[in-house]
Amino acid sequence: MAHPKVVIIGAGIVGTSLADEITSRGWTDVTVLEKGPLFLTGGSTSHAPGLVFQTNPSKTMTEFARYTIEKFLALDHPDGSAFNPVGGLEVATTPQRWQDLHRKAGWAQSWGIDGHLLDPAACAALHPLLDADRILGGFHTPADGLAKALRAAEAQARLASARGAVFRPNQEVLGIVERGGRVAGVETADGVIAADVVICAAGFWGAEVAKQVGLVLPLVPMAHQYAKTGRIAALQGRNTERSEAGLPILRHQDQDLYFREHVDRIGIGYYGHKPMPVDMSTLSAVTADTEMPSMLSFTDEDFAPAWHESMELLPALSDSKVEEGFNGIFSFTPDGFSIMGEHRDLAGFWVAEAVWVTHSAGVAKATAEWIIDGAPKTEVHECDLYRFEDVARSDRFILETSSQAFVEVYDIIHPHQFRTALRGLRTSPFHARQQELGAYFFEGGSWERPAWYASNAELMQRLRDEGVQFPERDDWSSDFWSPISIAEARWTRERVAMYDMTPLTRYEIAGPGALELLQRLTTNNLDKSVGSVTYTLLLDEKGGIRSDLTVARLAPQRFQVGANGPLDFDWFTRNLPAAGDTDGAVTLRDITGGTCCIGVWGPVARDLVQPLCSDDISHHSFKYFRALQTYLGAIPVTMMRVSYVGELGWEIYTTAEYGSALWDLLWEAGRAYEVIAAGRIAFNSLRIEKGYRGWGTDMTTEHLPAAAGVDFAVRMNKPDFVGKAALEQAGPPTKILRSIVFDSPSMVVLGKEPVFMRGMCAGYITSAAYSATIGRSIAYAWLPAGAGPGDVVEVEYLGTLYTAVIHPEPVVDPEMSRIRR
Ligand code: FAD
Ligand code: THG
Repeated sequence: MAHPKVVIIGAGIVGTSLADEITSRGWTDVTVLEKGPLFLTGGSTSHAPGLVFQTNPSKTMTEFARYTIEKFLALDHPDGSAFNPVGGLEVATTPQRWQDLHRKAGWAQSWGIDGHLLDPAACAALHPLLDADRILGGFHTPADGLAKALRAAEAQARLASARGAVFRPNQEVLGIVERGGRVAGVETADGVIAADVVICAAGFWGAEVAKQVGLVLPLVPMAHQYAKTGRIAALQGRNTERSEAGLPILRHQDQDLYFREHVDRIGIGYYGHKPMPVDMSTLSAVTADTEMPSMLSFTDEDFAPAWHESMELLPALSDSKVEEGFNGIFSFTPDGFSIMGEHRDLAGFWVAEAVWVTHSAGVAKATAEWIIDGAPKTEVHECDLYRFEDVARSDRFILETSSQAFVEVYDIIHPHQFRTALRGLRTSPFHARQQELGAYFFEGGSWERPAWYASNAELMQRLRDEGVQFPERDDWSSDFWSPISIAEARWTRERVAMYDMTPLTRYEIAGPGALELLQRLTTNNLDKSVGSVTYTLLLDEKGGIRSDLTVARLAPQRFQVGANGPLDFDWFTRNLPAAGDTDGAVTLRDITGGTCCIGVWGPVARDLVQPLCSDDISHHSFKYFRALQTYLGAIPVTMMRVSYVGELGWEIYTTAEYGSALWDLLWEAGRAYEVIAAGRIAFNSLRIEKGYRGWGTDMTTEHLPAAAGVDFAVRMNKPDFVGKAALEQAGPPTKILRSIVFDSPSMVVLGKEPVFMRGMCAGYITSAAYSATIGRSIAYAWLPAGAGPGDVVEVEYLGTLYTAVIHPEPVVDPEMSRIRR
């Protein structure tokens, strides 16, 4: 059979790498169309200084970078290597940065990157231009270095060409041809080129290309300054024209600077200037006088502070000056991640956008696997084209958040830090009441979510008087946190609390084909009585966990699904039966915004709620994991006896207009039981101690159900479902998600820290919390399958090792006696 015809738009580092990755998998009918010349196309790759620092808070991005280096090192080019492994050095000039480099050293360990913290003298020994007196230390990563982006592009294009790929310069794609919901080709000035698969790798032009097919790519072309000094005496004789550089690439993030050698000159990149978004409608006019359409003229005034700070750090620069520079354009996104995936409404149209040289080959490989094998081997949800909420696709949102991402690109970012711009976009009907109670709001998915309530400060005092401990924390882990959350968690276990569950993504899946769709897509058996609630998983073809859901059967053909976010909606949408299938017709509706939910949980939850409800909600009449449509007072509600915090109680849903009345009703009835409102931090600690996994953090598509400890939700005896075949083939897991308990109660890690066993890095933390119930700090960690309860581990947090023990799961209430009563 002939292979699908593939057209790639753009011959930058991404397009050329894609051509190589796709042809190497046997799809050799590949045409790469480039509007500029080859291979100095004029895109961002044409002038990329090519610094590759692998270590990233994201495991995925780190893996993309690692693969890129591995691949570039192996490429053949007549002019020499495509990668110069000079090493990477990041220096700290402030205590905060020095601490942050310790954290970064932790990620490097967690993701398997070789890296070491060095004192100032050792840094200066590696990079003699450094003024050791100015720095507190540095983080050295020997395998990082300089990509020769253009060479890498050419070398990969050559490999692809040898397998049959065709590269065509001066061929601008002017339009996309569609036929029957599928892409059929692209238009150029020379006519239509047929294609079964079109991949948009057009760099910062990508959003314009995608717009033609109704796709919003949340990226902003942004200018960034890069300058070169004149000859530096101290560099004389160090490098040859061929090698170009020998000193490590250098980052001075406290001043938004990075440096590399160009033989005997220094190149300086600067992120400290104001964000300079580029208006694409005027791009050709403003770049008319520059060398390339991705280059704007250098703006000296913006660079002045950079030059001053560069000389401070590298005094040897003072005998020179900035000789040349430009403001180069490349893409920024709202969350700093790339954008990958297939257009949902136009099969065959793919994007690989907002990709740094650093991650280029990794992104290309994952995209090729996705297109050819149906799923990428690397976990990519952070980069998924459909990860964005509706609100995040507005021009205003894209521009403001991407500009913020530019400003923060070298900032120290706390793992719990939330967006400050564009707040208040999504509020639940309880918002006013929460404000009255002094809620401290976090942002998540553009929702305002109470993290804790100032009103519970008194409760904290009361519990302290009763002997409850409120351990002190270090400054870093007490940011975006309050000890009030300990009181809230404790009170949930002792009495009762109300949690705003409105931001929990909810869908209604209904119609004659609804059950069949859910049976085919999820792992558990959903063919149960009306009123059943089931915990179930979405898997990909490889058996990896795409999501975990609760599914309530509210009518024979109507289900309410509790999900994890936009990616679930995307997955269901893609898998809906074909339009003409009337027998199997299914409607999928996101009902999150039109509804709201309060979780009422705690030992006295039933005492609080029963008097409001004419139905019997006793343990035997309204069983665990059942749903009931009823009334509380006059308010129509759907109650589900489900508890992510592991307590007796219900998620109580109603439509938005009843929301504030529902809150008031429960709050008034709750006075007699001393009900409190409790926030996300308490919620998170309770779910971790109860053993419940958070999708996206504790488990992802990288993990099979057994490894993540959720195989109880898989019915292998059920007829075929997505991922079943892969699970049948799977061997035993090599890594398992475990609960650990720390020795020290004041020691709370935040996530992604490395975990050691017998002195060797054995895994990493996913999520962590202080458990108010057992008065200890707890966490989940991915660890070798051979490790088990009782084994001692050490967790490195900001450079210090802390001892913990693997605990049997769940840490709290393994008998389920708190819930089933
Ligand atoms: P491009 O290289 O821009 O390629 C896209 C191609 O698509 C272009 O050649 C364009 O002509 C073509 N095209 C667009 N539209 C069409 C169309 N309609 N039809 C046909 N062809 C089309 N990254 C790092 O990893 N490390 C660094 O140190 C680094 N430093 C940087 C410094 C500066 C000053 C700048 C500007 C960027 C830097 N980057 C760095 C980022 C990096 O250069 C880019 O992210 C990367 O090169 C993007 O590659 P690409 O293939 O997606 O885009
Ligand atoms: N509520 C609802 N839907 C949800 C969540 C929720 N969907 C997304 C996410 N949270 C799903 N995660 C979980 C995890 C665990 C449980 C519920 C949702 C849970 N598990 C029980 C256990 O593991 O013991 C019951 C499992 C069973 O009986 O099969 O309660 O918070 N609506």
